Amino acid sequence: MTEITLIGVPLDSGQTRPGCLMGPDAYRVAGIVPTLTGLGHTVRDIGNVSHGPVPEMPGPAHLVRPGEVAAWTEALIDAGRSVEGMPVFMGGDHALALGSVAGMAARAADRDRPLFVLWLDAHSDFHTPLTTESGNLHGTPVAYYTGQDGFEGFPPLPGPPVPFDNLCMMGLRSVDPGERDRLAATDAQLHDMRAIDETGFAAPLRDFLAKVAAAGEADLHVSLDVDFLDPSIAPAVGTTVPGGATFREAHLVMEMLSESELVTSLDLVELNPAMDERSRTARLMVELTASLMGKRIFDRPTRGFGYGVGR
Ligand code: B3U
Ligand code: MN
Ligand code: MN
Repeated sequence: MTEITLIGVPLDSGQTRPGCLMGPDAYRVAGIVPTLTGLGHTVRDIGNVSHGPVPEMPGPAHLVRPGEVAAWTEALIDAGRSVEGMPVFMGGDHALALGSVAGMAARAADRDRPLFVLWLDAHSDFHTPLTTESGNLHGTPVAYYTGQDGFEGFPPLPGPPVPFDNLCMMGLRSVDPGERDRLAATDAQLHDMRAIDETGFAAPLRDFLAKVAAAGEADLHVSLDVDFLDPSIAPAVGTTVPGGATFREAHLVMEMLSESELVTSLDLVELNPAMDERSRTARLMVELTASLMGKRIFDRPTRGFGYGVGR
């Protein structure tokens, strides 16, 4: 059983639509604590974190609230780096992942372990402050934590950048021209929905998990953007993109992650409760978290099952 630390992150400065700051409370109302304790885990909800002073920022004038995002990044690196057990960052928009992933990379390095990242998202979020057209910094976390240029004024990465070889993206179906070529030139494992239509999620996910397992003692961070899911089942998100993961596909991904016993931290991001329908998206995200944390239809063999070496 796992010691889970819930970290509420009422951050909505990564984009312009109000609402994501209600995300942490929506997960609480949807029962995230009893759901996880009911699975036998120890759950500590540390409440919502806040950020320190907002710095003056250099950079293009069209950036949306860059000082706030920089201040949040600092706060989340601090909040995450020292957590024992498994942090769950309850967002908040995806700009929270500048801090959560950078903090997890530093925490992993503190323990002499590499960090792997599974990015479940319609978007690749690989803009930098210099390439983003929208100015929305929720489109930039991957560039930040992989150490790309253009983040002047943001906190320096507290640990090593995440190597592209350790990054797997699934669910992609909205990648801007400014991101595409730079990302395609990296070693990241990119599974767009065109590829998933052909192979399903299971085969590429099994390959990635085998790679993580083969690294021995390693951390694995999962970043789950609501828009990974198809809008028909998850309407409460500002940037819906048709053609996302179905209910069963999403649960399968979470169930396979659970069976791998490799996941060490999680982001739940982009939920906008003001756009939800009777909490259905919040409840689905909680149910997916439950599948990730061991909720099963029937028990299955776990360690080593299908993933090569276990840990
Ligand atoms: N790539 C676009 C759209 C976007 C990225 N992430 C989300 N939307 N959620 C941008 O604005 O950077
Ligand atoms: Mn995203
Ligand atoms: Mn997205």
